[in-house]
Amino acid sequence: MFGKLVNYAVSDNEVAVTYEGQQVTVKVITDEIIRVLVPLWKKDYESIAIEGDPSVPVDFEVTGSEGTVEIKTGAVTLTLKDDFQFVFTNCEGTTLLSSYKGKRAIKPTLSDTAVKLLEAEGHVLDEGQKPHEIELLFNLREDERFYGLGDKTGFLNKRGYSYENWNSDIPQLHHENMPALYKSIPFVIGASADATYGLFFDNTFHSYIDMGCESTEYFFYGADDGNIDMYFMAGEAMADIIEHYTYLTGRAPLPQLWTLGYHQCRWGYESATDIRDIATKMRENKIPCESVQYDIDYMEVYRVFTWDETNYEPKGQLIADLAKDGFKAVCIIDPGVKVDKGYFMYDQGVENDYFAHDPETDEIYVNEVWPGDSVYPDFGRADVRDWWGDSHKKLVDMGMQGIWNDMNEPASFRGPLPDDVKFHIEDRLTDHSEVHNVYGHFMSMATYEGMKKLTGKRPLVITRACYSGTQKYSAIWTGDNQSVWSHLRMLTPQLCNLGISGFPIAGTDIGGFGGNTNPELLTRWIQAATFSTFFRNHCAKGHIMQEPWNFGEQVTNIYRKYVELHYRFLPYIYDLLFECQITGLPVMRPLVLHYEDDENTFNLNDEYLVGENILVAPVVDPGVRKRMVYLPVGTWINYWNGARFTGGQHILVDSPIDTMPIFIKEGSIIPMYEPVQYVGEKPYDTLELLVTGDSCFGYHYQDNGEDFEYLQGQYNLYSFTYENEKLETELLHEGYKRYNEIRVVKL
Ligand code: MIG
Repeated sequence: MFGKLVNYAVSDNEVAVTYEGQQVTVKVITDEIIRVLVPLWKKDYESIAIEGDPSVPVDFEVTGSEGTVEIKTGAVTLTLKDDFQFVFTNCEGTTLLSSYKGKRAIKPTLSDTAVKLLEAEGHVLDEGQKPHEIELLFNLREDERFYGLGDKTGFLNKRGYSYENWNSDIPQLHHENMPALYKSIPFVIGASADATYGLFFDNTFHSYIDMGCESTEYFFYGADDGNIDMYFMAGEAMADIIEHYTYLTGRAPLPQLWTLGYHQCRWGYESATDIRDIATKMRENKIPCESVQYDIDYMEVYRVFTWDETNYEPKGQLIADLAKDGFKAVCIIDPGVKVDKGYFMYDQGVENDYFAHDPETDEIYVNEVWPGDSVYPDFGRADVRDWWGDSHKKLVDMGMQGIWNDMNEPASFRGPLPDDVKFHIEDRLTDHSEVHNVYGHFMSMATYEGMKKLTGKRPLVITRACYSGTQKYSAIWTGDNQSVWSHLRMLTPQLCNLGISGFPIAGTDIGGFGGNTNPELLTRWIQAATFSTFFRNHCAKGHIMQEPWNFGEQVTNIYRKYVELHYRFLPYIYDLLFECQITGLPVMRPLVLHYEDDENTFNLNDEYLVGENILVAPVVDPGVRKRMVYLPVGTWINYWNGARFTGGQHILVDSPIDTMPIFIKEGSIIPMYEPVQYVGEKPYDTLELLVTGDSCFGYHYQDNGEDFEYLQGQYNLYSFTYENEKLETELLHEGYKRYNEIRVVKL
């Protein structure tokens, strides 16, 4: 298809490379980020993940000789040759990534007889390997590992697995080698002894990424349609790659402080009485809680933006009452609008032509979701997003403070939406095959903008489906997990990979959504989730009640201990989210991110770091009361008893049912608050500093935790040094009311 490299032309930061059969554009975005665009589909395509032009002026050299072009920045050289062979090298000349010369080794398909026999025994055969419309093969190193890719199931290191990007609503058990879940984040970090690099494939059509599952010689990217639009990112360390990726696709804005607190939910709190009862029990049991969230039960026949006044009391009453006790209101909103003449959302949408259309009849396209026959807002259009955003006024007027977006893959009950259902991206008419993976993205955007306009606060939006870049608008949760140990085990790799992929505000349904949880599983789950930035227990209709008090006093006491611990660490978590706006680094991090030369961290699936200074080793198997913990280089202090350990070794740690091993890195200062029943119960006017040695350093960020005034400088940034038993406080920025007291506590 490409053939010989014929010539090239340089203009500004672009190099247009002409092959016999194809044009390729190389764009130098920064010294370390190079975009390679093969416009197989469209040249004037605009990215959805990357808003605006990220390129900065860069000095780079272009040289060419027969069949070769070399593009050299201060950090990376891309050499392109005939047949679109390429290699990225660093300044030292080390190859970071190169194209694979051979073809895919697709195995022969099974005979009909074999298929029949296998099916007779009950095997479900997948479609098997097949060539994709677009394919790009890369050389695979023997020791190459892969991290990132969003919410994909399985382990931290994605080597040996094959995944797809096609947002999928999967109520069945999310097993380890599932091709796809709800989110499409085609970003991966490759790491080996020789090289660290990042790849982002900006293409929203159904795509594939195989990281050494099919072959030990190559890994590949494939797509059904669209362009090859690849961003190559170089960097000394994984942290640099994350910084580059989030530089391109954006960073999560600082959330309201309360949104980081604990939330209780259930699909199947069927009335205001249920909600009141749960709220009361939360306070009676002294388990800190910010919201008892409203799942689809609160609506009138699942019509979005309505409120069931029969079962949920007159509009605003319940919310206002609970607000007196510190509860904030968060409700679910699905995209599907019920087909129902006389219902305002349906009528307005029809009148203004806001819904997707059927390609054949050109009528409004109808499928089925919770409300029965439903239609799909065309969120890619700015006017539809404005309408949707403004529609939240009814809820905001009732006191709603956060919105939880579900079913936006988009899900459909009467079979998948056909690829050719007509949607738009801005003014351009296109179809479902392009829009599918960004449907949740555009819905989140609409919700964020609407809530921001209506409340003036930093919006809490939680979405199930999304694409690269959605982190600018929404937090996420990992969808319908189940009450099984394998899903508790998956929490760490899944949230770590989501964090690496730009989503620092994330969580799993604590206790498991589907199925019946049990006392030990729930206990270990709340422990493992202690540092989650979206911290919610949620359970599906039809299963046993999942609030902690249903499992007796011991579970309730341990549960409270960890929810309180979460509130103790809230300022540390918030500081990390502040930092994330600058570096893109997540709150919850795999050890390999900070100890990338230490092979003990390469495949460490059951420990995580919170920032750089807290190491958490959750227990994720039943019956386990001692566990092995790997401590990387440095001195680590057991949070529970102050015992000190030299890192670079595996240790055995007691982990009775009420204990999850937590270690703090010596030399750090961890800011902490007193636990409260909810954020806002009393002013946070005392800061506690946990100091961890004779010579410690830390910083802390403080603002009003609610609105956008911090962008106008209304915040404090402290730096702390603790030396000779004395604390030195420096204000790097002063713009907010300072603490009355800063107290040192020694670990
Ligand atoms: O098909 O709103 O993932 O959190 O409770 C079920 C009901 C629809 C799926 C979400 C889940 C939510 C449930 N929803």
